[in-house]
Amino acid sequence: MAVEIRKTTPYPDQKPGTSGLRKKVKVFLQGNYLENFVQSVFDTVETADGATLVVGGDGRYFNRQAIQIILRMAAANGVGRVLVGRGGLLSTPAASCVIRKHRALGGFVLSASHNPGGPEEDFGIKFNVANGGPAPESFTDRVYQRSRVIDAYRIVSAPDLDIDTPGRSRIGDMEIEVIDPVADYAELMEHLFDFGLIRSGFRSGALTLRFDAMHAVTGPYAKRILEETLSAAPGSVVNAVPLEDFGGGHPDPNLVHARELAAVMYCGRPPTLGAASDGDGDRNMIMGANCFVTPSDSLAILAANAHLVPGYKDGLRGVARSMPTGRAVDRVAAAMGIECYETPTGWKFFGNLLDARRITLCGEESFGTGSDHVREKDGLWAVLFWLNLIALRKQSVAAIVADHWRRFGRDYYSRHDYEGIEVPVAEGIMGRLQDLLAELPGRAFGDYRVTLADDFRYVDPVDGSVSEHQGIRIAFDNSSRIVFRLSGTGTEGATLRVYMERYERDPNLHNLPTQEALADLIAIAEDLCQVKKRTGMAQPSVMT
Ligand code: VG1
Ligand code: CO
Repeated sequence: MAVEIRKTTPYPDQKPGTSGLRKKVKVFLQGNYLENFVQSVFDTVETADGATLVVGGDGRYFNRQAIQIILRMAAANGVGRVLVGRGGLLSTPAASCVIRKHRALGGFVLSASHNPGGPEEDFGIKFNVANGGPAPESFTDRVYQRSRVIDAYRIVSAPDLDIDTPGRSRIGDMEIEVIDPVADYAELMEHLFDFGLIRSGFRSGALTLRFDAMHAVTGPYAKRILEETLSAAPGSVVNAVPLEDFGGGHPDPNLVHARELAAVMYCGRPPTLGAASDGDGDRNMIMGANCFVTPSDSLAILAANAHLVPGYKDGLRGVARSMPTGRAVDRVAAAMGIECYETPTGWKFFGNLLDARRITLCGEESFGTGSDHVREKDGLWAVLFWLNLIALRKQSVAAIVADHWRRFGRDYYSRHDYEGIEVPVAEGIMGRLQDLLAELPGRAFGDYRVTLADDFRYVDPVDGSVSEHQGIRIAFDNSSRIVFRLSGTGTEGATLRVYMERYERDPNLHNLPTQEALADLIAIAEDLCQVKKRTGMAQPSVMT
């Protein structure tokens, strides 16, 4: 096997964002664009000769071609064995599971997650390290530095490999094993949840489900686990075949993009549980009959009930949430007497806390929930968790949620996204907020008095690493809060995210429409950031 060392020139824009490098497909199709990034990773990771690498993606356009390139580069960079998901598929949580189980040095996950796919849309690549989690910033920074000076990459010439038939083959000294993408993951789920109980719920008809895989990677996982193993009625999983363009939609599980599911859950005779997941299967949306559970509430409810579920019967060591995530879980942690950590946005920040066994559950407001079972958020895991709870408590989703609010109070929560803002305008908005920080403490907006205004800075409690500028936080004396930050996953212009929450203890006030309950904060947020005024947008692009 002859390793070719091919000359290349650097690209200036290969800095990974919140979750890997995401760009338009067209950008990835530029000469050596993918090769440069992959080589920068190989140059950064310590590839012990003979080590195992995991490769798979969400099946979007360019997934297959990218895998062929990565395989030939892996062979040229001393990798001993590659595990590839059949058809090039591996959901993000399954990739994490496979890396951990097979003690791989890491893996490439090919996905732009919830961003649309197709020749005109987005592609993405992310490297996960040996713990199965997204590489920490210290690693991605080194990859980026490398990508700015890279002048050659290593590759071998080999014909395209068959990645659709399970089994083993070789490129030179490197072995390639095409694995069932579902098997390892399904086995892990069976250890965490009471499959017998869920199965009898489905068989008796007490439990019914609609799971919308949004034409993305979770389809095969959901079919196998929910319908085949757990006996959910055939057809419970819809849009189950992964498509290169996700059928033209955004594979983003929220009330806007999963409106087909929302329609089913809000009319006629809805099933007990409605759920959806995103492009790469790490997000989840949970709905009940005529009811939507905010991800921040879902995290809190799972935490409060975890001890009822086999995988967490010994209780939780601690919990964590990303900074803009609603603080419902903080109340649960306080009641349980366990630690609750606040991290920057992005799953990579949970890795150290999980590895150090300081936390068991964690989550983000962006429809991400997970635990120490892998090192990624996990969409189907959250769905199984809810199914287990419903089967056990024999209550509807709405009743479980109402019960939770009665116990802990309700944190009304909403995120408003303003997409496609011109970058200088977005920078102007953030700049203005920065300038206001010093004068805000003590200032009153109607009944809301500012108690804290800062630019969130995170010191990792495990390794002491510092991450600056993780979002503007403004807290008020009535337990309300507004957070502003720019998205780090978009591929066009800038997206401003405005997060608002307000705590309500009074059970008589737990059923207001969310946007109404947050009306004062929405007005204060605009007063502070002037996004509508500066962009001319009358409304947010998406409200979740
Ligand atoms: C968004 C979410 C963040 C999430 C990230 C990756 O990032 O807000 O919570 O971790 O996407 O999720 P940003 O920077 O655009 O706000 V996924 O499912 O796209 O891997
Ligand atoms: Co995702």
